[in-house]
Formats: sequence, C-alpha cells, structure tokens
Amino acid sequence: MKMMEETISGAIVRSYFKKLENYLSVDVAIVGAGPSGLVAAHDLAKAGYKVAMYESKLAPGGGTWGGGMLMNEVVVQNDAAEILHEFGIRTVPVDDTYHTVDSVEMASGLIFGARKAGAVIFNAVKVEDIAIHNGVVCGVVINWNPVARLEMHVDPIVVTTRALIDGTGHPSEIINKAVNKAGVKIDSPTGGILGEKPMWMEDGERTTVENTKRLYPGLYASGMAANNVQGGFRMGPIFGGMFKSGRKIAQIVMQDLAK
Ligand code: 48H
Repeated sequence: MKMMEETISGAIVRSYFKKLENYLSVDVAIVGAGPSGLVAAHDLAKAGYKVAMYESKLAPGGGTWGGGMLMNEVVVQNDAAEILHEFGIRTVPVDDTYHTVDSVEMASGLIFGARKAGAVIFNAVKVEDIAIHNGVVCGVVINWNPVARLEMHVDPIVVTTRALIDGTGHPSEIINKAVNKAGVKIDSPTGGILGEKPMWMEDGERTTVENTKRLYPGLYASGMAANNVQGGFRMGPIFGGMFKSGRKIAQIVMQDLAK
C-alpha cells in the first residue's frame, strides 16, 4: 500500500513539472512580480496570452509590501484606485485626488488577481540572462535563486518567449543584460541606460508612464525599470504610475503580438 508521504510528494512533483513543461515556451515572459509586472500579467493573461512571471524572491509583490518606511500604507491617485478596484482591492479616500491602501491587501490582491487571470508565477526563480537571436530577444535564461545566491556553478535552462518584459524595478536587470552583455542599442536618448534621478513625486509619476515602451525587438520595460532606463525621477510610496505602466506595456505587447 502507498504511504501518504509518497502520494503527497508525487502530487507535488508531477504537478510542478507539468506546469514547468507547459511553460517552456510562452507568449510573454515577465521578469519581476512587482506592481507593474503583476498588472501587466493580469491584463495579458486575461486577454488570453500565455504568461509566465519569474520572481527571484520567495514572495511575489516586489516593493509593495512595506508601504512608506515600513508603515504598511501606500497612496494612489483616483485613476489608479480604479485599477485596484478591478482587482477587488479596497482604497480609502484622502481628498479629491488621493486614496490610501493597506499595502498587504494591495500586494496579496495584485498577486491573486494576476494568478486568477491565468498568469503562472514561478517564484524563487531568477532570470540570469536573456536569449537574443538575429537581433530579436527570444528567451529567458532561468535558474533557482538559491543556486545563484550560493554561487553554485550550475547551468541554467531556457524558456522561449515572443515578448520579454523587464519588471525588475530600480536596477532594470534585464535591460542591463541587453545593453551591457548583448551590446544592443535600445530606444532611449543615448541608446543605453540613463539611470534613475532623485525624488520628484509628480514628475516621476508622469514619466514612469511616458517611459514605458518597447526598447528593442522583443524587449519591453515597465515600472521603475522603465524609469531607470530613460532617466526618470523616483516617486516614493505612491503607486499609480506603476499600475498604469503595467497596463500600458500590456497594451503595447498585445499590439505587437497581434501583428
Ligand atoms: C527574477 C527579479 C530579478 C531577476 C529583480 O521593484 P518592484 O516592486 O517593481 P516595479 O517597478 O513594478 O515597482 C516599483 C515599486 O515597487 C518601487 O520600488 C517604487 C514605487 N519605488 C519608488 C522609490 O522612490 O523608491 O519589483 C521588482 C521585482 C522584485 O520582486 C525583485 O525581487 C524581482 O523583481 N527581480 N526576479 N529575476 N533577475 N531581478
């Protein structure tokens, strides 16, 4: 007779590897499960695209959990509150323009919303490189994040994708690989990464959305990664720009994939 232990372990192994195998080739790979990536994942999956998200940390959510200086509340504008309401996340009006949001409700609601829409999230998985063939970005090179952190010499595996979104936040890790390793010229004033500027909430919120675009064939950036690439200002614990950036990049990717 099968021991319960064997049944439970077998169920997990079979279920995980089925998921991994089904997602070895995707329409859209999103690196980083922060707020911009989660909104993009939600919108793309809801529209029927096969979306895989890779998050190096155990818990998806990126910089959403900690609020401002570990006070677990964040602020959003009216139009961003509407996006949160679509996810079933509640907001509390502050005045005619702003709302506060419990950052734990926001993080968990965005994660659940992206997952329920059909995006698959691979957590504790780091994207360590990209695949680029004949001038088109076409894959993510993945490994277990603990392998990377322990600096174990273990080769990665590759997932092919029609579109790759860098949602890695401040360091724009994936665009860095494209510029500094693959040596490509991206759609920015210098063809390279300009680097994030200091705090200016109003300007940073506006430019995060403006800076959200396709940077190279097959390669896109959202959220703080997009802002870092184009030299935008940071904005602190206000998140409207992140959600709107995720929504905008999803639209751009959908237009490109439909061509
Ligand atoms: C897998 C990776 C890798 C990798 C990183 O920083 P994030 O929350 O992303 P955004 O841009 O959607 O949101 C930014 C926002 O949280 C923020 O920082 C704001 C508003 N700052 C304002 C200010 O003034 O400081 O999330 C990025 C995620 C993280 O969870 C990383 O762990 C993950 O990406 N990540 N995952 N492979 N190579 N690199």
